[in-house]
Amino acid sequence: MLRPQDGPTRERKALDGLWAFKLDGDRQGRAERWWRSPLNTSLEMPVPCSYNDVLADTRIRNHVGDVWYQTDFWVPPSWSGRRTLIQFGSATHQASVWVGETLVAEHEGGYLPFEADITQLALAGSHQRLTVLVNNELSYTTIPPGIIVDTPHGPRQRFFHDFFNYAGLHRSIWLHTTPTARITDLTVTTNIDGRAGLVDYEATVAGGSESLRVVATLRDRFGNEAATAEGHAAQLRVPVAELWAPGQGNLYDLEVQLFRESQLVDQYVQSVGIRTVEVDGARFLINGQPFRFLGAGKHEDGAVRGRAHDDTAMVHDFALLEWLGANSFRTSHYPYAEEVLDYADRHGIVVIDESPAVGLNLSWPQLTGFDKPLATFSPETISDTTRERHLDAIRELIQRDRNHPSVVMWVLANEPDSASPDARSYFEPLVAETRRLDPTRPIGFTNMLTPPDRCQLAELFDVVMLNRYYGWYFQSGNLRAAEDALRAEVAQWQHIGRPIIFTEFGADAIAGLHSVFDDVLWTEEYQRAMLKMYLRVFDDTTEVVGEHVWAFADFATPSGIRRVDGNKKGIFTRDRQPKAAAHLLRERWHRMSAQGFPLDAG
Ligand code: BDP
Repeated sequence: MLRPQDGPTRERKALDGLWAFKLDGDRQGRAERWWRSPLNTSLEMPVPCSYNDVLADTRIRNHVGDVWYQTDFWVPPSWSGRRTLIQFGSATHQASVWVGETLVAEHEGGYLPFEADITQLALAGSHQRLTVLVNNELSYTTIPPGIIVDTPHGPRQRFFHDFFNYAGLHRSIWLHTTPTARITDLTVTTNIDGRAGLVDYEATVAGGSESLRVVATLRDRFGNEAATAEGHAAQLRVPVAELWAPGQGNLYDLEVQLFRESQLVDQYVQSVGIRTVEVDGARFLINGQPFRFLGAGKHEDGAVRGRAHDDTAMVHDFALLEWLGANSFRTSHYPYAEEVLDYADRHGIVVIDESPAVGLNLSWPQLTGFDKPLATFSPETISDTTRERHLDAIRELIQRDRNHPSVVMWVLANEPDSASPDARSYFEPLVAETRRLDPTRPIGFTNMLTPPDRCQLAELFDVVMLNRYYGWYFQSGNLRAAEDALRAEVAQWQHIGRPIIFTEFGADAIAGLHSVFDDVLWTEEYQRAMLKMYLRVFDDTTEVVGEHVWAFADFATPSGIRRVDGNKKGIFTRDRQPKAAAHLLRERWHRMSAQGFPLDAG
């Protein structure tokens, strides 16, 4: 599946805007076939947006189950004789889509795109009704997992991660067209040979019985031809390449054209960054140079819009990363809108791309809310069926993001139960499939609370990724004891001989809460002091090649006694004002960059 784009042979139009919206707690809509007529509702919902916080209604905010969206669209007469498709950036977490009275798509998984070919239904020059059923339920067979508890007051959703379960149509929806004979897929990998850049592409083609010719032209940023080749798969060589590198979003355009004799029948343009990524011992190399990850774990999260993609918020977040002197971030805990990766590509920001598999750990009652530890991996909990969904998510993630130069790593799961004796057999097939689909990028999982002697998974992965909270959830308020514990654990990981990235370390701080005492939890001073302690330990450890603070900004969680109006570990508030910790990191990261970090670090 390729992204919709405009060009000589393709066209797209966004269906974003206000759609009719209706809650359906009793699943009446499925039985009564609500797609057959205009939705009986006066509610309107913006698309893209999470539906939870837009209307001042607790029932909508906490809704568990089905909701319905409806709009209509016009198929331009000029689309006659071409294929017409509809592509959803995401629907969280399950969706069914009808055009008129016909079911055209069903999709599971809330953070990746899907599409349907609606050529036979949406005739050129016709008006069509589009109905979408979105369901937000999480179970042991969804990624991420959860359970639904029936209560006398209706179902309640529980899950094993802390961020709010925002739902709805979070990303743009595109009506688009392609020719019948068309490019259906394109994979690009790059390499460096001295000063030359090598670009290998592989295009798949469908819909043309006779022989169609593929011509690929790589253009530099001025539009000049840098290299050209023919064939479904070939290598392009740029004798003197402008490499994509951290801080340098140098891109080329790969123009892939499909010809029937001399007639152009399709064209697809893919931006390409020439770079290499590799792990060498305990070093993480980009273009052969040691790279140190400076940045944060983020969330797609904002007031009112929830998890929806928003260009204004995105550009502002990137501006704040630059203000911080950060060079990277992690898409915790799910794949972000693809626009975010495009931006990172263009601006040379390095991305750790995470699958939506968060909360695969039932061994900690404090986190699950169960009264005892449960076996994480079992036929009744995280099972083979869950693993199939997990594999689907990984496949869709790699399919969508593999051509982005900014993406340098895949994270297969956040904080799975890596101490479980069953963890290995669960993860081995996932690791094998990831490596088969993308042999070019290192892989990892983020490790919670499992030192190397108990971790069943570390050796399957290329990079050690640690989420640690010494000084917050443990040794709370006691930074000396926390530092001892952190140093002791880091010393164990050093022996593994792999790069270590701290993918999370952080303390909650309520912006504006202060103390002259250095052990007062929730104050800006304590957050700053705790981060400072971690940074001191990192500086003493050559194997630590990354520091991603948790979190970039405060974010919404379900209401509960552990969280005050959300998770406050942000170094920015939810409305993006800096806390004291942001200034600390800003000073450090700019200083490191001025000293030649990250590229010249040895
Ligand atoms: C980590 C999770 C992250 C949480 C964080 C916390 O990976 O999603 O927000 O803990 O508790 O374990 O703040």
